[in-house]
Amino acid sequence: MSGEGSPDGRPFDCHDFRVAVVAASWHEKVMAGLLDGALDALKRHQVESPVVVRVPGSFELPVVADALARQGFDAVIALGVIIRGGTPHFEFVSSAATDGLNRVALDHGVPIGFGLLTCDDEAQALDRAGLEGSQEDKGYEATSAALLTAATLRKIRRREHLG
Ligand code: DLZ
Repeated sequence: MSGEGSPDGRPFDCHDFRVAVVAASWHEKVMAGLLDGALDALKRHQVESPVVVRVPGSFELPVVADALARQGFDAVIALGVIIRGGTPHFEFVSSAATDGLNRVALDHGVPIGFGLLTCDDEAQALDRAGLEGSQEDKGYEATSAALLTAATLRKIRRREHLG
């Protein structure tokens, strides 16, 4: 997938949204970039006092996202980096994290910002981490997508989408 066609991420007022971020800890430098991007997006959208929870690895993202979704947050942002190694572990952890996060979103009707990088090597991950010299900022993008979705869901639940 490339960045072509992605939404512009232009901020809008989310001051009354409660948002939590769950972030894995593997690949520290990339994670620092993703977390900075997510927090920057939340600030630009005027989200106040976001909750940030750290977990060991990406495999642990869904269970904690699930607990947060149950607590009534308007959106949960999940951040992680999985880098392909020489073992099938990459596929197992990537699909468990992806499927688990999708299930949390559908089970609870809470948008999950999908800031999970699955990369062949560290260079690819750094290029998407929103650091100086990166081509993309996936932490910002995932957060902005989740906020847009939360706003859409709010409108639908208030029946404002009917015009
Ligand atoms: C075990 C493992 C491996 C090999 N690679 C990564 C990775 O690239 N990124 C990541 O976030 N986590 C990795 N993990 C750890 C698992 O996600 C998980 O934390 C452990 O298997 C313990 O449950």
